[in-house]
Amino acid sequence: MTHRTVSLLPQLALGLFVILSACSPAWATELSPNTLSRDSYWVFFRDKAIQNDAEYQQGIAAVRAGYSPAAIERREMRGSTAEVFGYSDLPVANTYLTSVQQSGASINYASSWLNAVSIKTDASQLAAIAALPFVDHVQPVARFGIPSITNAAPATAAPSAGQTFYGNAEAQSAQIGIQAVHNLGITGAGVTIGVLDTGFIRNHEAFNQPGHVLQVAGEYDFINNDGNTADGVPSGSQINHGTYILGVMGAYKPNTLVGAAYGSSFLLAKTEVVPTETQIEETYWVAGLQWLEANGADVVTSSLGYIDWYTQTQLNGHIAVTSVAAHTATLAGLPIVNAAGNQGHDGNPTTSSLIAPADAELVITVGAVNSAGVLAGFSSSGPTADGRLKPEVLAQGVGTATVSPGSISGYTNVDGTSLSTPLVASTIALMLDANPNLTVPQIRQILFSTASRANNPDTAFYLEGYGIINAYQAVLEAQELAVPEPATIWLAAAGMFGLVLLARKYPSRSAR
Ligand SMILES: [Ca+2]
Ligand SMILES: [Ca+2]
Ligand SMILES: [Ca+2]
Repeated sequence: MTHRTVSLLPQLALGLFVILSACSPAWATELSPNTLSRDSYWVFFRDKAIQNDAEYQQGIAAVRAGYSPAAIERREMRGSTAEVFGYSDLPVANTYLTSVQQSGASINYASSWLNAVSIKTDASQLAAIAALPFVDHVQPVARFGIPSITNAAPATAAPSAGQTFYGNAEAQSAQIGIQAVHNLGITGAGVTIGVLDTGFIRNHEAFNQPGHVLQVAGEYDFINNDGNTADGVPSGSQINHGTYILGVMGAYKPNTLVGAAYGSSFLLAKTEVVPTETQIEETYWVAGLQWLEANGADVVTSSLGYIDWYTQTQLNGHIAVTSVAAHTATLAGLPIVNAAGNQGHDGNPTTSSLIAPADAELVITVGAVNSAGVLAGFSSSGPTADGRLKPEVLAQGVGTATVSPGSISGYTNVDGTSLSTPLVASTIALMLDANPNLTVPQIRQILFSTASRANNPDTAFYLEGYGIINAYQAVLEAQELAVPEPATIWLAAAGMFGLVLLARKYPSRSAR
């Protein structure tokens, strides 16, 4: 594959400027106690006020200029839309934003994909805004949170004798065939994993091994509007959850803890406020996702979700704004993995306990099993409100081994669909290392068809989907789908028959 040199820091600033430049400087003014009577709402617009084709083309060119080369390459290779950049990428019309601001509302964030702006306003201002001719509708911004159960065991010292190369991560890796993939020389190298979470401290020994320091391609703190995701703001425990997730994927301390995609690099977005579930967090999530997409993430993992304001009947993939934004990102060739939730389940197939954006159509939704492959009691069940199968896959989310954020040499085990999710994201990184041309639908098809219940997906109770993933078989299938090297094409061209066969095997992507 093409092993890209990821050097995004200068572009991060540019990308962020482009994304946020449509917003007022009010970005960082949330949560102030004197604005309690003002709530956050999304204002959706009818259109983008584009008058003619010249304006459209100019807008597309400006959007493209704000994208990293890696992000453009990913869209070209893996996107599902007719054009690499399209109408949904155009920014929200500035004239509309100005009118909304003139009503007295303060602007949190404008999302091109949603064609909506998150604002803070009071009831009378909101009524005036809703009556503006270019406003389609308004809806409250949802509160956001971490799936509720994340039992973390006390940190223990590093294990020593008797451990395999994977150390504490042996069981969770062996269950899905990670070692066999690594033995092929595939470790996720050249692949960038985007993470939406609470914060990420990287002083742990497993992120700083001589010769193998964790690669961070970029980071942004959307809560505090700064470039440091490792601080404990707003609370000391802020960094724990995200650091657990990062450890599952990127740790590298042989014989102690080796992550499932230790060769990958990471783009880190801090979007989740730990001490409180606040409305603005849904906005941060959308902003973080658009930032990850524009800055070249190849896969996004999110162990966050929301249900308090939405009801299960609304989880049809088209109502929760995180689900709508996630769907747009998947069409742009960005696979997204989300935790199913830790809301528990019953034996009734007509009741669900999902969290948004786990309901989005192309998002890969992950439940949790223990190391013996038994479904965790806390793992949320589907289906979506419109009857689609969710969760779709499973990995170990009980006693999952990772780093302990509180100590540079401590290790711990954590429960939650939060923890099974990065194992699936890691597997997608390995698949993309093996074959960078995979589209989101191809990734889904391969993951599902190689999982433990591929032949009898759980459409009876919507607990287990296609079952426990098999990273090794998935990577082999990904390799099989790989676009032939030019030499292979040349050989095939020597015989028309061979060329026809290749054309049949790679109908949609081989020309790219
Ligand atoms: Ca910060
Ligand atoms: Ca929260
Ligand atoms: Ca149920």
